[in-house]
Amino acid sequence: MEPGNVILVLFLSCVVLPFSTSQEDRGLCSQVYLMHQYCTSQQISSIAEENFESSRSEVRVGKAGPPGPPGRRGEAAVINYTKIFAKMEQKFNDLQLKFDKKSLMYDEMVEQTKRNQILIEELQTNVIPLTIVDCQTVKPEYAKSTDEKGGVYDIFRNNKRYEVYCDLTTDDGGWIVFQRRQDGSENFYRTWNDYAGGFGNKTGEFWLGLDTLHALTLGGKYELRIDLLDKEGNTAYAKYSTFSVGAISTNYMLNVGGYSGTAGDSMTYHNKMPFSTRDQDNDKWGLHCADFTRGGWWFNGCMHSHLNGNYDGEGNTRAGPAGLYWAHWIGGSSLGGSTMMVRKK
Ligand SMILES: [Ca+2]
Repeated sequence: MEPGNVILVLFLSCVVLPFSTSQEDRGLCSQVYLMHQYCTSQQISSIAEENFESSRSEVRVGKAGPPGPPGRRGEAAVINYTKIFAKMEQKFNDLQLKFDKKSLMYDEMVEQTKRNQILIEELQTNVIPLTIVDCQTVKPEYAKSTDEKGGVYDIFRNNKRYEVYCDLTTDDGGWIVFQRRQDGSENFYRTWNDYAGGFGNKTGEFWLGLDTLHALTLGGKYELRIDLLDKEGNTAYAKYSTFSVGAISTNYMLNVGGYSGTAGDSMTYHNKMPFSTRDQDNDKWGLHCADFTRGGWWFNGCMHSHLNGNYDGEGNTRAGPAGLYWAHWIGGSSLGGSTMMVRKK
């Protein structure tokens, strides 16, 4: 039997013994009782210490835990540093993982920003130009070619693209040029289809085309400006506050009015006239004005103006002096150049 158990048996014997025991027996029992008390206190102290150790190891770093059981006097509390270091290491690893995760997210954000930048550039290159509907809203960065007066641009109407030359200088700019003569390099004695679809070079001599002219002057208020140049270098202009060209069903009928300028009014005579070409006679003359004057125009019967005539008009056409003709300025001789352009009011 272990010493503790021996003491317990003795102690129980003392408790159950009748009070009639001798003085000597009572003295022995008193000693057993004291020994039992000592053993019990030792046991409680050991259990408390174990609990203290285990509870210390559960305490989280940096946080105040519950007060532990009192240690024995003169003895330092035992701290489980291994467990604390393990916990700290775990924490550190967790933080490292979180940091790595955040770094990945940051890298993804940088990548996304780059992708967005590309999308914005594509938008600026491909989509924003679609909103440009005339020469008043074009931006130099969208020019296909430029010169001292303006440049060639794409403009859009009803989801359709039109390549035009924009005069950004004359009379505050914003003009869509639809006719230019300057050196006789282009042939203007052309068919109905040619005048409908357009021809020539937009940086040189050209005719934009009646279909385009109709589309661009449809459903809005437009003004017309005509700049003239004689063969000596003198200039004059005619401006009309009303201008539009009808659909093919009207034979591209001219609607013009409200003259101002320095060249004199040689267009109003042609107001409400259909277009005529070498292969389509819509004029009011018994013969064929377009064929007679070597060019397409809104002939009446026949003309006060004809800027699509033969560049070397004098002597080279059956109309004799017709050429590039503007009756109210220098009607007697062919001009050296002309520009016709339209702008939204
Ligand atoms: Ca006729």
